[in-house]
Amino acid sequence: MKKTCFIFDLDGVLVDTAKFHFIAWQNLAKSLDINFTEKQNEELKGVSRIKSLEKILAWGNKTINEETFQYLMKQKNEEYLGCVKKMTQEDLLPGVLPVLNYLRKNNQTLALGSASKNAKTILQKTAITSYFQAIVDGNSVTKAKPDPEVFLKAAQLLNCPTNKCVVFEDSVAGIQAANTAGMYSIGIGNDKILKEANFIFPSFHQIKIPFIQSLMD
Ligand code: B16
Ligand code: MG
Repeated sequence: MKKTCFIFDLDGVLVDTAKFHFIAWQNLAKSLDINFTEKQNEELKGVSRIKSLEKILAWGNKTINEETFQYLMKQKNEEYLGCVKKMTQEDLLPGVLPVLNYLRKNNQTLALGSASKNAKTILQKTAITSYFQAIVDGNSVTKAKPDPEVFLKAAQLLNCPTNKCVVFEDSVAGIQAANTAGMYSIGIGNDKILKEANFIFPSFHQIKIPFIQSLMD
């Protein structure tokens, strides 16, 4: 019997980098005279960098040329990385490290499945790179969630059948991607928003070891 593979989204599951994205997007929006709220930032969770800027411009009714678009994306990322640079293991969300340690101790197979092009830097800063046998991020996929590509690639790298994969996700698009991939989806966040998930926890902190154990073969 093939054993379970555990696939983790990054932002909103293992770390809270949404607050850093918010600072950087808000400054960018301000420079374009666009009002950008925390509620709108919620809608950018799990969304790629390009799509995020397109959405902000649409909200502000602004059009810019390709050169400016590229320049703004670069500027936003530099500011975001300024925040990421200061991250340490302390920035892992509560409850994450005990679960990762438990899975490692029990020889489980883990992968990262994130839309972020900065995923490897964040794993390094939080000192958890070595927990993952495969890393699939924004640099290795062509289609964004809800397309299942990111999770299917992770399963392929781990040589794991999709029906043996468990995905931890905080975004609706990510839950849809996991479901389309034929994987077991665990939502982290609001149960009204993540209602399509197979199982939902309000935060990672609520996930207890017996539950993790129940997912293992
Ligand atoms: P970057 P996840 C996503 O990470 C974030 O939720 C989303 O807000 C961000 O725009 C996206 O990564 C791209 O990030 O600019 O670093 O490439 O939730 O898929 O881990
Ligand atoms: Mg996420």
